[in-house]
Amino acid sequence: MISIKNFIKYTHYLLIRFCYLSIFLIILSLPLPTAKSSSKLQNLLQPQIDKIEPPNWWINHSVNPVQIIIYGRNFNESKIKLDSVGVKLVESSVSNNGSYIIAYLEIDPQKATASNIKITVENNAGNSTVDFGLRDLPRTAGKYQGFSPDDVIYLIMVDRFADGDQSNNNPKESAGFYDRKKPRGYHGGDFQGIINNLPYLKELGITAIWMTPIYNNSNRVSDYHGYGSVDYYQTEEHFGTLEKLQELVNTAHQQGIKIIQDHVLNHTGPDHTWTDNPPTPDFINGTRQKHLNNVFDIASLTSVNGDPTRADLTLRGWFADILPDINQTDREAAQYLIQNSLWWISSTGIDGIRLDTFPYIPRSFWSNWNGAIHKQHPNFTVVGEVLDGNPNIVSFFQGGVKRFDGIDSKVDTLFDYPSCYAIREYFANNRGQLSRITNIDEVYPNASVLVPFFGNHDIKRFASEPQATIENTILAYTYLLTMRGTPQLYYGDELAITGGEDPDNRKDFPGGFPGDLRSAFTSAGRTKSENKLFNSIKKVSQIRQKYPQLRGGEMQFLFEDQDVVVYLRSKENDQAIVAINKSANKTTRNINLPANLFADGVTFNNKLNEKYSTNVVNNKLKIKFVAKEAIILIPN
Ligand SMILES: [Ca+2]
Ligand SMILES: [Ca+2]
Ligand SMILES: [Ca+2]
Repeated sequence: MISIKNFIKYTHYLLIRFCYLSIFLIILSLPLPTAKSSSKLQNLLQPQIDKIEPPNWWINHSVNPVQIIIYGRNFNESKIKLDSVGVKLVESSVSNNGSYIIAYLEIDPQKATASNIKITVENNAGNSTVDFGLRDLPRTAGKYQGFSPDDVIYLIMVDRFADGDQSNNNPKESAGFYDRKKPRGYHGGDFQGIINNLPYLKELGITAIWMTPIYNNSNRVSDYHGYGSVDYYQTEEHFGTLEKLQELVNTAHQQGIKIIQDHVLNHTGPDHTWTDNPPTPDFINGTRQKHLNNVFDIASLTSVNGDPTRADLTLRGWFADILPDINQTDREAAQYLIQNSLWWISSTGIDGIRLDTFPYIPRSFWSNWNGAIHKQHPNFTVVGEVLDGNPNIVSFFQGGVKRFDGIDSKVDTLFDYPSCYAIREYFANNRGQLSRITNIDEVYPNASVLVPFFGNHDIKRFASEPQATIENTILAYTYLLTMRGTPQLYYGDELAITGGEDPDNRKDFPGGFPGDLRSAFTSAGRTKSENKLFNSIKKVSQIRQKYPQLRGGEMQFLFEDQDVVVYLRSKENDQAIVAINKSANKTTRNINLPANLFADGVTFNNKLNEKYSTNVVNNKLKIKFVAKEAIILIPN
């Protein structure tokens, strides 16, 4: 039973509850501050521009209108004003938090003139202005040359080749990371160091340099390798300025050496401003807190039956779970990356691009990217990295045909990873077969332009393989320089520098750095065995330059066993036969020749040892080898 007193008390309690509830409901029904009214508060703040990307563009460029991204603060409810004749704003939008403006400028080639135009961002509180450069397109003579099997490429890790300018070793903005004793520290290598040693490369027979990436990398940690960009429009301050890079390209061109730039469009470095503040909601796949992890399942991408979950992880996952994955299906991200590559080409005059982590980017993007590059620079050559040992998988990515997805990647060529593994096995592990790779060249749209190699910065040094003696290394080089494709060498492998996995495979080039006790850039500074290897590579390069059939055309294996390989190179009416004996004994092979190619009695001369020649008898060629010998036979 409830007493009257308690009843009154309880009613009073309910009344108070009711009042509180009513107040609460009234508060709930009040209009909340909307996005619009909160941005009005922000409008009290004046726009602040930090930077604009790209910093300039070109009149008469095939990309028009050009996308610009303005970085800064307080851009909400602002307008863009241009003070220029011949440039029209065709589109613009502000990011939700007011820190980016993405706009498109149409450049009228009839009216625009080379100048710095002013772009002003204005709101009720004030304005901020930034310069944007309009430039005439540079002259094309001697630039954007592309590369082909006529070239020999040399991969340089910029930080580890030569320190030509000690003043940039401890830059103000990133001091403290220079330490040659630390395998992952900056060691001082730079653009000037490469300029200084171009004659060395020329002597070796090099005609093209691929440099590891030169974008500005993190200023908080050592990113000596260059693969963690924090600014796609700046050079790394440890390596040198844009002007110094331009000088490097020009000087290399004057000496007959092309430059291939490494572009990393799959991911940024973790310190890039986009990681925590992307310009559009979908610019980056996931966030620092929540993202997929790349499983590197390239095979899942190459078949209509590929596992869709693993394909998705491979395309959208973060590299090593730490590198923010750029979303190339976002319209603005895709346009940014295409323009960025074109900007470096026109700004520097480079001849080719190496595309890092090629399979982890949607193929529809590559088709558009390659289309845009070749539209502006028809002779330019692009090589993609597909890190896989199976030709059936690698070949899927080469351009020239549409695959099951209806897409042609349009990429010119690919690194020949399958040959890399086969060469290392055959010459330095005494197992495997070379012909198993090139005998299925028909899986590629065009195998003759592939880029074979047996060393780079991502695998242990060739010289650290169990049987990589100097003699076997010379034979491996002879094969690499006379097989089909555009051979690529790795800096220091011409000296048989040893080293395990990364970063042990990225040691400093001896003689490139202050205080080095010897300089392997000169024959006097090289050891006897280093000179033997260096001079062998130089000799084979010279023979390769002299005989077009050794650097282009067809390749056909005539014989292979565990000791000896013999193959035919043919280009139009010219032939060569290369024969290699890697056994420690002298030996002889009687090789069947293709029917109706050489008449009986034709003499072949060995260009590596003029004392030796042999004749065709009954459509066979008897080849006598001494131990560990390569023979390059040219018919009379
Ligand atoms: Ca330096
Ligand atoms: Ca930096
Ligand atoms: Ca990706």
